[in-house]
Amino acid sequence: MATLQEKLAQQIPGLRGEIGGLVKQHGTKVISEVTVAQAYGGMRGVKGLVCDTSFVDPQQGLIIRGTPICELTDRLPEEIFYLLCTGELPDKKALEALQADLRKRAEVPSYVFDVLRAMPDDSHPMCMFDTGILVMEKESVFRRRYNEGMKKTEYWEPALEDALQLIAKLPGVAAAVYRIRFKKGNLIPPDPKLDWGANYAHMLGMPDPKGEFANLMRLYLVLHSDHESGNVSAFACHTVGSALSDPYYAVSAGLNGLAGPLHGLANQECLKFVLAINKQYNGVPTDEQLVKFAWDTLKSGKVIPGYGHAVLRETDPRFTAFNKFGNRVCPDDAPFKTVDKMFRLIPGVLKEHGKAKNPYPNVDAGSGALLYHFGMTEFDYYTVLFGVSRGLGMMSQWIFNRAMGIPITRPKSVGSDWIKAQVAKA
Ligand code: CMX
Repeated sequence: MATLQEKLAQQIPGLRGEIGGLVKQHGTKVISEVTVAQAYGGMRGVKGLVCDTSFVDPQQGLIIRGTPICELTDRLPEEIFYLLCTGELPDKKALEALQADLRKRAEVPSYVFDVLRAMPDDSHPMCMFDTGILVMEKESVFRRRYNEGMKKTEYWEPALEDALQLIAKLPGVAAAVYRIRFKKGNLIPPDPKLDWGANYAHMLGMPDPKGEFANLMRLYLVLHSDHESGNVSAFACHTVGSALSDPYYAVSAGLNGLAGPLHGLANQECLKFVLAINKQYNGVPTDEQLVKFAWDTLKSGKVIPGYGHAVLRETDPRFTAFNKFGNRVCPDDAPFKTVDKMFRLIPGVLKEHGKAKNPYPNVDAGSGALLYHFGMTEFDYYTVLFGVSRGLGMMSQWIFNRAMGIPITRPKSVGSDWIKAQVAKA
């Protein structure tokens, strides 16, 4: 099978023709409409954005290039990246070529570590991760080639080059954030024998005698890799990238969105929530205690972290995959048992509460308890893990958008007076 570069070179001209033809032939056909509630409501459900890497089905959850995520949980994150970019899983040869390519590019410039070390001791790990990425912007081949006057049809080549450079380095930057921010000692260099996920686990430096932490990292990096392009991080990356800001700027923008408590930061909030319950009840609560805790939270005006979703209307299959892992590896841990009990009881509470359109757990509800089991107790760090993984999705979308020559994002905004006038007319 062809390498990632070869495969994209084969596919892109045909795809360009296909999409160009679609727009030319059917450009004026209507595919969506916008209500007043949607205009004020985060554009929920408005179909005005194209994403061919993945699709989120309200019932089935994440589907990557036609394959439900629950069928991809035994794959490596590198395989998922190849799948996201090309629509096919790599064979052994193509996978080995991609892994060798990433290994070759894995060394993080030392100035990144200098910058991370110079940041205030109480910086949030997401801010450090983001800064570590942004400071590498000077390496961008896309920016250099753009300044040299490359043709639009060539954009995808330096886009892929930057994406590979960035993806190869994300684990090294993220591991350095962990070790510097939480004073874990010297940085651990990458091990060239390991795959991308296992290498990240290795550089974090958690004790892992049975290799289960590496397994968790691989699973984590697969499950968070992509989720369409309308979520905050992907859309921020999409918009910034559409200005032809290079991938370092675009991914950094996406990560700034991921750092929000309603998006990627929810995973740290979830574990805080679980640990608060364990503290209040000296371990796993009874059913009655858990329900009371949930109601107290809702009555105080707060959300139950890890529950609800803007698109999903069923239990997130990514939660199910983490739950299966936990049942195998740490079924007797108090935090895991609490997560499991929440899964049984919280949907009933949220249904009775009557607000959330989806009362079921999302991906963030259970991952923290697993990380905690392996001794990663610094939950401020959890969103960084999410960010490393989401780099795969953001970059595959970035490559696709540059390959297709997608123009600068510029939806039309309207004022409330305009809306009032429209409504009056109607
Ligand atoms: N607990 C309590 N109330 C909730 C809730 C939850 N878990 N989820 C939704 N609601 C409330 C909303 O706050 C909203 O209330 P108001 O009408 O008073 O504003 C109402 O239910 C309707 O919201 P919705 O349409 O069901 O959900 P949204 O699409 O607006 O928001 C999300 C989706 C994820 C932000 C929301 O469910 C939430 O805040 N969940 C908790 C945080 C979380 O787990 N985030 C991680 C999501 C995964 C990710 O993207 O990373």
